[in-house]
Amino acid sequence: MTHQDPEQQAGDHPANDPLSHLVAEIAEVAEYLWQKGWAERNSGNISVRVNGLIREAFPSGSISSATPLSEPFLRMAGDLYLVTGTGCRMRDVSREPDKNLLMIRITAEGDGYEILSPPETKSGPVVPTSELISHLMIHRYLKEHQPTKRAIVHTHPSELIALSHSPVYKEESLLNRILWGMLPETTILVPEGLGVIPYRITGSSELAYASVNALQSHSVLLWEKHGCLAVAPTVMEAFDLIDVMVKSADILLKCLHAGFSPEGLTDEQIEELRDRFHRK
Ligand code: 2HA
Ligand code: ZN
Repeated sequence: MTHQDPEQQAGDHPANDPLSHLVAEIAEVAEYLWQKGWAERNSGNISVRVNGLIREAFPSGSISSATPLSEPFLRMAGDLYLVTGTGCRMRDVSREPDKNLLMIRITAEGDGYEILSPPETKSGPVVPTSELISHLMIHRYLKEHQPTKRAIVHTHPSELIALSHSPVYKEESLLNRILWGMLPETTILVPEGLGVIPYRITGSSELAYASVNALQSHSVLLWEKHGCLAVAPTVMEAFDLIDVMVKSADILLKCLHAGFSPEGLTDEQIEELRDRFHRK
């Protein structure tokens, strides 16, 4: 075995390279989504704006020809995004991230994207998630108005989807009041609650516009009869936001399954949490 300078060795370790770190984080969250039962077949998708986090993606790698986008993203020209591939299963993103994630760069004119590949290209996905336009529309809003939020996670948590089938529970203010009442952490971690988006077809610009609108005042959305979408500085934090809302939904459903309506925290107890954690 040849001798290596220990610092050199540490610097070379994949976990110390920012891109590998981001890929490992996405892989970890993808595994959680699968283990939680929120990611049947190829459902869900993840994207992260990575410019500023990595110096340059694959300077000696290859660049695909540009694929046109259906609308211009001028202010995002040159931006780099790590995105899950279309048709990719979250359990495969977790186990073989190199084959199920890809890096795209918005063209200089903002009217398309190129796929950037590492120098030794593995057989990676050729096309980004079917929800790419929705993700880009949300990233456009976030970059301009909430620039610390770089990550988007979309997944299908059964507990929240189940509640969105009820004409009573899908009413946003009532649903949030009930979910905040299930355990203190929900008010502490998601004080603005869920933004509930009425059903619109998957991948549509109507769903994306409604989501951008709701993200002005929420970080976690419930897409009626479909799933959740969260935005946060990191993929892990976006996962945590969905996880805490699902925890509340799970407690509610467990109480209802057991044949009783949960008492819930009182208005005073929820206000006390807001005073303690959010009104400094
Ligand atoms: O990626 O979840 O909403 C597949 C989906 C579409
Ligand atoms: Zn979905």
